[in-house]
Amino acid sequence: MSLVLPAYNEAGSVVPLISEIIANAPGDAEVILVDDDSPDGTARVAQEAFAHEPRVRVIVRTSDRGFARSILEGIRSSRGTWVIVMDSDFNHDPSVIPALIGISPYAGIVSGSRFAPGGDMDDRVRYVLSFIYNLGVRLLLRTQVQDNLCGYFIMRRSELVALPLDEIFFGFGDYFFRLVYFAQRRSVRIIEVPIVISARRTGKAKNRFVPTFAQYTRELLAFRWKTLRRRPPVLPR
Ligand SMILES: Nc1nc2c(ncn2[C@@H]2O[C@H](COP(=O)(O)OP(=O)(O)O)[C@@H](O)[C@H]2O)c(=O)[nH]1
Ligand SMILES: [Mg+2]
Repeated sequence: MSLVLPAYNEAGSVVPLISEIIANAPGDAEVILVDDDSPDGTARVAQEAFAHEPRVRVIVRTSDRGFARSILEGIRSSRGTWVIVMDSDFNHDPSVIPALIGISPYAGIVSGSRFAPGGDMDDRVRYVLSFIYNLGVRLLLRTQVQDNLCGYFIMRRSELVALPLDEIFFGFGDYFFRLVYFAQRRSVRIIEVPIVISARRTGKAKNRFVPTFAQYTRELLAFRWKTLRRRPPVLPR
C-alpha cells in the first residue's frame, strides 16, 4: 500500500496527518509526501519528525511543479500494489482509509464521494455548487460517479499506470474527472464511499473558488472537445 500526499505549505498539518495515516493504514504501508518545495518548510518539518520512520518518504520537487504533476510523481515512485491519493490538509479524513482498503477487492477504484449517501461537506455553499457542477461533468463526460472532483481514492497501481497518465495528470483537481473518464472507458469498476469534507485544520487553501472552477470549466470543455472524436465511454462489465 502506498499513500501519495501532494503538499504545498502544509507545515502545520503534515506531522499530525501522517501520524493519523500511519495509525489507520496497514503496518507495511508507505507514505509519500510530495512537496513542491514549500516556502513554509513543509518537507523539512516532515523529514525531521519522521527521520526514524522508514515508511515515510518525502519528495521535494523544484521543477514541473503543480498539484496533479506532484501526484503523478508520487504514483511513479510508489512501490505498493495499491495506491491511495489524498490531500495533506485534513480535508480528506484519514479514518476513511480502512473503508477504502476494505472495499478495494470489489472494485478497480474506490473513491470518496461527498454526494454518496452520508457524504457531506462543511462548506454549504461549496457543497451545493459542487453538486450542481458535478451534474454538468456527468452530463458532458457521461461518467457514472457522483463526485468527479474528489481526489481521495484507492486504485490498483498496475491499473492506474496503464491509463494515459500524461493526458490525465496536469492542472489541479480537474485531473480526477479525466482519471474517472479513462478508467470508465477501460471498464474499471468504481465504487463510491461517502466522505465528509471538513474544514482544513491549519494553513490556507491554495485556490480561490471562482477562479478554480473557471479553470476546471475550461479544462472540462477542452477535454470534452478532445474526447468527442473518440468512442464514447463503455459501461462497466
Ligand atoms: N505538491 C503540491 N501540492 C499542492 C499544490 N497546491 C495545493 N497542493 C496541496 O493539495 C491539497 C489541496 O489543496 P487545497 O489548497 O487545500 O485545495 P482545496 O482543498 O480544493 O481548497 C493540499 O494538501 C495542498 O497542500 C501544488 O501546487 N503542489
Ligand atoms: Mg484543501
